[in-house]
Amino acid sequence: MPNTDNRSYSSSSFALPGWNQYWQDLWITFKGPYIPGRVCTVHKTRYEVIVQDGIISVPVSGAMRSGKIFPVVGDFVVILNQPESATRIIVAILQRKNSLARGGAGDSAGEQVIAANIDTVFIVTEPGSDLSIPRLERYLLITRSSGARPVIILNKADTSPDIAGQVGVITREIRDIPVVPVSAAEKTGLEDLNPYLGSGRTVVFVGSSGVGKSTLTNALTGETVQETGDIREDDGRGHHTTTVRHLLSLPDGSSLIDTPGLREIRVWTAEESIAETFDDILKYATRCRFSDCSHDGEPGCAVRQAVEEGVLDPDRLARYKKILKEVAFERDKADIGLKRFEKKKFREISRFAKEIASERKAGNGRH
Ligand SMILES: Nc1nc2c(ncn2[C@@H]2O[C@H](COP(=O)(O)OP(=O)(O)OP(=O)(O)O)[C@@H](O)[C@H]2O)c(=O)[nH]1
Ligand SMILES: [Mg+2]
Ligand SMILES: [Zn+2]
Repeated sequence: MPNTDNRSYSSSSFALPGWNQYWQDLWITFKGPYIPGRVCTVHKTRYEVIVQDGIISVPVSGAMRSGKIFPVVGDFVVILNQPESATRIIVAILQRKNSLARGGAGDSAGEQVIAANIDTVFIVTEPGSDLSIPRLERYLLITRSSGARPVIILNKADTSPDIAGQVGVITREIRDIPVVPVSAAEKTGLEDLNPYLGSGRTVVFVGSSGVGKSTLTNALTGETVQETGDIREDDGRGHHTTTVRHLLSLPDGSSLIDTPGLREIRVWTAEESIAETFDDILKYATRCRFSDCSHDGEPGCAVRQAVEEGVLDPDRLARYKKILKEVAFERDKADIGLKRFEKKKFREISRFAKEIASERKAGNGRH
């Protein structure tokens, strides 16, 4: 039976995965019959939560439900614990350090949020048909919006005759991000993930269905904790083996979150991360003659010039434009839903691009 005396949690030896002084300081404000926990799985109405003496299954309070405040995997929660009335309910979420969201917003609870309180996002791909620079860029955008550190894992290294060449291609296209080739099946290269693991750290695996996220999870935990499976090709879209997100703790004190493959990643409200991911294009854009240049053939366009001079890959420019268009579209959609009558607030793509460019100018000077 869980201890109801909350003073017992003020000890620094308290072993909730990922718990540290930051959480301890937030926890201090909860006086009474409360215990802390970390959400490891979310079901429809119940939450599996790691507490000091094991894993318990609990609902959220009525107040949280009516306020639409729902925990996600990785959240630290406050559980009202009254053994005398057999009551155990989640009553609050400790303020998230960060969160990874499929839309890149990452600011509120709910559907969009994949996981919370993450140090590193392992973006998993494989040398076969999944390997796609635009896809990696999208994952990178949502990771950067979260504030967690992105690392690309090129799994199934055993299936490629030229894995070093493929690492090279990714590194060239997506700069400044570590690319780690591994084989989860043959358990090779896994030691290169150690710098991101370790006591108190939380990592999450994201990537398409079938790239081996669960196989990697099993390889790192050293036991079969997650089901893995072959991709069923009959509907052409593959079959998702993992259907819910799971947080598992490793003996070394790190936490791994395995997630189901995402079908699509929509990017929106990720302006900052777009600027970071396409910083080269933004740099050229600051030299365009018109500050709202859409790089579609306007005179004095430094971006077009960079393409003509061969220093900017036209495909990269096309991907950038596509993402901008998508962001503007998603924004408009959200605006239509939220403020139907405030049409004036809709932003044009060019205006949005201009905003980013001028922010960069302000931040970087005029070079
Ligand atoms: N050859 C090879 N096969 C692998 C490797 N890692 C995983 N696989 C195989 O790839 C298939 C899919 O692996 P999973 O781990 O289930 O993939 P997943 O990313 O968890 O997929 P979802 O849960 O559907 O998102 C399985 O048949 C695995 O055995 C690897 O390193 N090499
Ligand atoms: Mg899986
Ligand atoms: Zn231009």
